[in-house]
Amino acid sequence: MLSQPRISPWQWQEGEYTVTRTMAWSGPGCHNQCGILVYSKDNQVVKIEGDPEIPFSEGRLCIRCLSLPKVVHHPDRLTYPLKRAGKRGQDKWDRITWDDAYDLIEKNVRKIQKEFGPEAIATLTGTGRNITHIVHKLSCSAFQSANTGAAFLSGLACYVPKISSMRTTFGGFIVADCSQMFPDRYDNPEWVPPKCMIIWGNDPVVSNPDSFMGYWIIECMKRGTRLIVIDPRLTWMASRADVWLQVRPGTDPAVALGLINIIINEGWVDLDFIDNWTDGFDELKERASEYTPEKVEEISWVPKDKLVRAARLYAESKPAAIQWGVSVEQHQMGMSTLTAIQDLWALTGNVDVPGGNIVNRPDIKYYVPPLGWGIEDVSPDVLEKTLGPKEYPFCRYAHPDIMLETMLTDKPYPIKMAWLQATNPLANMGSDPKKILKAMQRLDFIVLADLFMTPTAMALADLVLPVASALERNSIRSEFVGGWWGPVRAVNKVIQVGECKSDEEILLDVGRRLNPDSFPWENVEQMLDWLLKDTGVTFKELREGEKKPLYAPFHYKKHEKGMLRPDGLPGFNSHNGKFNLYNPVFKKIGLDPFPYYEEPPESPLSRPDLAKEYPLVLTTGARSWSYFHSEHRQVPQLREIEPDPTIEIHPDTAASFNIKNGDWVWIENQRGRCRQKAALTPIIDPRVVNAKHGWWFPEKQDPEFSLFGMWDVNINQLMPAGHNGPSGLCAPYKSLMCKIYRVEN
Ligand SMILES: Nc1nc2c(c(=O)[nH]1)N[C@H]1C(S)=C(S)[C@@H](COP(=O)(O)OP(=O)(O)OC[C@H]3O[C@@H](n4cnc5c(=O)[nH]c(N)nc54)[C@H](O)[C@@H]3O)O[C@H]1N2
Ligand SMILES: Nc1nc2c(c(=O)[nH]1)N[C@H]1C(S)=C(S)[C@@H](COP(=O)(O)OP(=O)(O)OC[C@H]3O[C@@H](n4cnc5c(=O)[nH]c(N)nc54)[C@H](O)[C@@H]3O)O[C@H]1N2
Ligand SMILES: [Mo]
Repeated sequence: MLSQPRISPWQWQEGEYTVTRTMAWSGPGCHNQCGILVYSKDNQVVKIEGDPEIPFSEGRLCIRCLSLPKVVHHPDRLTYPLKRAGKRGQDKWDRITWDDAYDLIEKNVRKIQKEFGPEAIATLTGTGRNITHIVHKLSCSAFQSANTGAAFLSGLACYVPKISSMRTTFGGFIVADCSQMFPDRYDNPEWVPPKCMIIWGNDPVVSNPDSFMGYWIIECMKRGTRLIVIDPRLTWMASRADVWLQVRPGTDPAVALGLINIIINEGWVDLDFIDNWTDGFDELKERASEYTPEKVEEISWVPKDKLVRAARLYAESKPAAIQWGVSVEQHQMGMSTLTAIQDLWALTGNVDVPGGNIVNRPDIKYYVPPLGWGIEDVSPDVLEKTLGPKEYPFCRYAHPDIMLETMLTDKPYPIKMAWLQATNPLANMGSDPKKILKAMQRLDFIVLADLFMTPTAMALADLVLPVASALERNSIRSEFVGGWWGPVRAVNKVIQVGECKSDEEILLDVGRRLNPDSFPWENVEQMLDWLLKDTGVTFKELREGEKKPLYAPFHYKKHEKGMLRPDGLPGFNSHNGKFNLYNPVFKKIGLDPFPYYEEPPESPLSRPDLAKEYPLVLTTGARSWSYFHSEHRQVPQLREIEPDPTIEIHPDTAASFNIKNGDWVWIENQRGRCRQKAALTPIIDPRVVNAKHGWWFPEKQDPEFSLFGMWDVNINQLMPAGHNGPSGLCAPYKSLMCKIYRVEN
């Protein structure tokens, strides 16, 4: 049982305002659980402040949280269920009641289940908002199908590669240690700051990804941490780094292998850790020896002396940590990059030591809700038909690219219905959105649950459900994916907007209609109590003691203490008890289990023919301060910061194409084109351009098929679907080719 002293109330009065202590983690979207104080009066939120007593965020807030009042009370919010009245793509809708909406859902689900089997229903979602477990339970228990997962995120190229890689090489999940495991944070006597951190393909001050706050690194820097940044762009952190490796997009495995090679050659390895806890050192040494600094420079454009300096700084700093971003897995060779980075932790003995890379939350009982919630409701023969796990051993549920092909071809069986919740795949998540449109237009029934009308809803949904924001919702911080760590906390409802229902309410309503045995709860609070059962507190107790969130006990060096394996023996929770320096699953399926480098299939080196027409390397989607993916474009104070989609171009490159700052430019390759505004900047390599993702214009409301101007600016039209890495994971969101030219009016 976890302890949680009650210190102060969760709600109080301040003058005319009620102040509610809660947490903001979707909707709108983000990856975190920052503590907020919500000032409200008469069902209106007027102000948000950071809650200084929540150790996760210590009162810090980003501009999107500060703008929450403008988001939740935005006139464009969906406030009642809508049933399509015209053709798909047309802005014609009928207002209906929730009961009518549920009748429609029930009728369609039962019909499809009976005629085509539950597997004909796909339930798709976006990145880890605070509802991943809800969508999973809905799919498995209400629809009784395991065809669920990320909405056309090609190669599951966000986090799934990391989770899969770590689960199979050493059986755990690792994060950089910035003291986040302790409620007393930097003052905890067991913790020390990393002497050095590598920030790899990550811009955490902007993105705060995966429940990891960028400012934690700055707190470490104040305590002496030095930085190495590996990024094609000079980010805020790169500008403060001891060493910045300006890598060519997609060549990260070569850089990682180069670092490994230098560290082994110079004798900077931690022999004790290698001998006692790892497997595969000799083979790794041999493999890495192919990656001399000269060769790595040729591949990656990283000068060899800088590579050596980075290797020395990382290896000689004890402890040291690596913080990695999504850019390491958004290339076909992403799995190689991940194995090689994991090898770096092990070679330098930085695994599960204070200030190193720590194994978080080994104890399954602190996962709320349980992993795979509802999967027992999928019958074995339906489970067997899930699109993905048979083809790709790392895939547990639906594989996005296989799902897309199946929707297009009805092979091996037809998909008839899709339920989309918290995702906008046409504008943002999917590669090749025109293919997605074509595939989904073939379905009989599409439901979409969101806070706003989106291009995807407009193009495809037959029924749109209005969803409550984080301020309109009773919930708990959940931990579903098995990697995002955060203390268990309450989300407390402050206001009601229109007829909006929370994702929890929708789950419970739909579940109780379709399969009441698996939804034995009368209301959301009972369901939350059930979810919390192993922690020893109820939702009400969690809320009322909100000041101190639930922290699970944390220990270092768990592999030495027998704390990682179910049998209680020392070692790691892998097939051989070791931290494997290769991927055992790759070995099992006949792939090269050690990291290696292969040129991206579309690069100036692999395709000199294409390079004549498309000379620039294209990376996309570096995160914006004011937006979470395709969200927030409606909010004037956020839009003001970034009014239009922009493509970063080096001034020399721009000059050679006669492009000036602020010009609209076409970005084009063999698959299509879109336009964005030129942002001239010396922070980017002249051979590389960086385009924004997730753009549409909510203000462009046209009743006939315009989809809010989305096709004009959607960079994902230049990306292929189904071009995955060898194991079915990873995809080239960040390594393609393009040309740019000015839009002539
Ligand atoms: N504000 C905001 N925050 C977000 C999101 C958002 O949309 N907005 N999205 C969330 C999601 S789902 C995710 S996955 C995370 C991602 O968050 P991050 O991991 O920070 O991802 P990005 O900002 O896309 O890219 C990080 C850095 O990688 C660099 N980069 C690009 N290509 C390469 C490459 O080939 N190699 C290397 N080494 N670096 C490269 C970019 O220049 C950029 O500085 O952010 C989350 N947080
Ligand atoms: N070109 C390019 N494309 C990319 C990326 C890139 O780097 N480059 N990054 C990719 C990555 S890493 C990811 S993870 C995907 C992310 O893709 P998604 O997670 O699908 O993000 P969005 O497309 O913005 O769709 C999210 C929708 O959910 C709604 N929403 C927000 N919160 C809630 C909630 O609590 N409940 C419900 N029901 N709805 C909510 C929002 O209003 C929004 O319409 O994008 C990918 N797309
Ligand atoms: Mo992501």
